[in-house]
Amino acid sequence: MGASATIRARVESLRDEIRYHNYRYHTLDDIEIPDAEYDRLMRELQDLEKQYPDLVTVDSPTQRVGAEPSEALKSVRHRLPMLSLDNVFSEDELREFHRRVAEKLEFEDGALDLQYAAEPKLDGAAVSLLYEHGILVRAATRGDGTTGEDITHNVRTIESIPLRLLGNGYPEALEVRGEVFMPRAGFEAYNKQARAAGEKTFVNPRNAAAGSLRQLDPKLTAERPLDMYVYSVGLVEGGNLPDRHSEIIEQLQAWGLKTCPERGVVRGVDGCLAYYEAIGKKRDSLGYDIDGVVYKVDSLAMQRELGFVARAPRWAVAHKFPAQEELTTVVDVEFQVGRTGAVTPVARLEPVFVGGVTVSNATLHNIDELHRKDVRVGDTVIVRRAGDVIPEVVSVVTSRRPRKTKPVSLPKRCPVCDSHVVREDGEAVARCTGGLFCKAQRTEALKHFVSRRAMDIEGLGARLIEQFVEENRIKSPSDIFELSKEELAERERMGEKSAENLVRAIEASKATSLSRFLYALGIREVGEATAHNLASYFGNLPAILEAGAEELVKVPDVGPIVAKRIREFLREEHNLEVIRQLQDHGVHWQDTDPSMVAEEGPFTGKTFVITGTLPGITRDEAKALIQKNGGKVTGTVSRKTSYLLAGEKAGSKLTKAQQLEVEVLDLDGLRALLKP
Ligand code: D41
Repeated sequence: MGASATIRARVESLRDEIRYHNYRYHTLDDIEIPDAEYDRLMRELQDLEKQYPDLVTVDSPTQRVGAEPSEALKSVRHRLPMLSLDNVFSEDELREFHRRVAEKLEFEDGALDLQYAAEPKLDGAAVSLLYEHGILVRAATRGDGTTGEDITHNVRTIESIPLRLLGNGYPEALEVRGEVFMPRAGFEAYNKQARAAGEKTFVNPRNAAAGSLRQLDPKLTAERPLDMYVYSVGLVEGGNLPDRHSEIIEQLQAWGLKTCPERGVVRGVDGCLAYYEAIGKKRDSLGYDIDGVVYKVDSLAMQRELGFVARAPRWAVAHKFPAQEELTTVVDVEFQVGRTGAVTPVARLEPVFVGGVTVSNATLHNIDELHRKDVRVGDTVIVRRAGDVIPEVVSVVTSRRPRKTKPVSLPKRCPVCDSHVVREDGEAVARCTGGLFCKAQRTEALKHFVSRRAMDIEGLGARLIEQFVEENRIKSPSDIFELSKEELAERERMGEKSAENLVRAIEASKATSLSRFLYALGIREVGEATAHNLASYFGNLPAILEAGAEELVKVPDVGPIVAKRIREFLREEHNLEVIRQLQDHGVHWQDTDPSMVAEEGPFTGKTFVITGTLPGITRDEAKALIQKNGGKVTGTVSRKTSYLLAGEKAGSKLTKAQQLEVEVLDLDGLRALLKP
């Protein structure tokens, strides 16, 4: 069947669009649409060309994978081409892949037992490393699979890539291939810092990795937290490797190359599906972005039998997860007011399914960020939701901007209470000056007051607080202690039983500690660690109320700014009134002996930061242990930090510590320091 004019036109327009995005991606290093959208365009074109083969032209983007390498870096021809991977997006497509494999290998029983090596599909940049006599002599990007770029100088700065292989028995020439990626924590930390410095942020970890590798100055690459997992071999000369993919990877690991710890071997298509399920569940906690899993027929003999189609092996396939970036439109840009009055721009979106959930709001972080991205009502934007990170607007697709849009500006008055919005010099955040007069600040302050690590009133959720504030039933924290079981039970969705439980939780919260109480007040800059230090230094509240700034700065972890915030807070009559009311309603704690000096011990003069989950002990216990031995515990890693105590799932603090070369300890390491 011949193609109609409409089909011809569609094919041409798809090609134009794909060429344009190839150019943006490969040459400008500045992507405009998410991968998922690009994949859809490419698929549509491939499907049409399959249906109408006479429409295929030699210059169609489908006839080449990738695009030209940049001018600036030296190009490298891969001795063996770096193949591409076919994708499947559903169970059906995967079964179809498996059926083709089984058929080609002439299995008669459906190949239920066929072994696949399975591994996460890392979302980074594909790279080839060439080792000669065990020495890293060249590194190159994949490029279009045939020709890549020489990035040896940059790759040498990645600490986890060995400059020489360990052990022995490696071939004289060995080319390994893998993915260079930026771990999520490093990406977040990098962007946070770039945002604070008013510099350009990375769109996503993959772009961050690819961009970092293509820097012309290796010093810049060295500052980027990159890592690499290897997943296959290319050229092998003067030596032999095992004849199973899984064993080869094992061997590479033994030679000092990093491989993905999640990799495994599974049986048949059902094994693949179970693996996909399991990795999907783990996806958010992996610490790096993945966009699917890859299955490879484990036996190299079978791989040889299966061979290739076009540029992709028949023996491997990528099984993709739902995309973490999608396109949608901005319905409105609103400003939200937080507990400390910070006014944050938020985009209201046409709901879109991304990263496994439906998203209809995305943060724009702060006003500078809003202006830098220039997000306007009506814009088409890329939204990203990776892991448990809050959804954000990554960028605007300016080529799809409707006419007559206007830039959004910071409101002069609070959208909630109409107080003035001010932005202090050098501050990224603008604030509502309404204080607790502002319902938004009051609501957030109350949510903080009842939260688990503050007064710990279980069952008084966000929704209830919002209702109570809206109705003016709760104006001040002490009003919480006047709520009766009867009035709670009248609430929607609140049964007799839960009303009773809530009243009991409110009652129980009255017996608290000075440290929790101080934290619950929500004084700016007074986090848990500072509240704890204030409580143990002074031992009682009147001493804190009386303390001047000179006394306050003697408390561990309290500097002039924090002291100023504490004084500002305690000078306000309405804040003192809140404290009195709470005590009148029965909130109480045990005073302790004022230490007035930090404890003396082996950790005197040392500052610790704690992060992650510690084995068998809570963070509070670890903190107490450090403090008892004279150490200080603070909340942020800086050059002044002596040690980072890191447990499982340590995130951005660990990256920061590594960047600043702060010594990192685990719990055993901490205990070892205490041994005489
Ligand atoms: O994690 C990945 N991104 C990944 C990519 C992987 N785990 N395995 C891969 N295996 C291959 C073959 C089967 C061709 C050796 C790949 C890629 N290729 C690949 N990456 C970029 C293009 C192709």
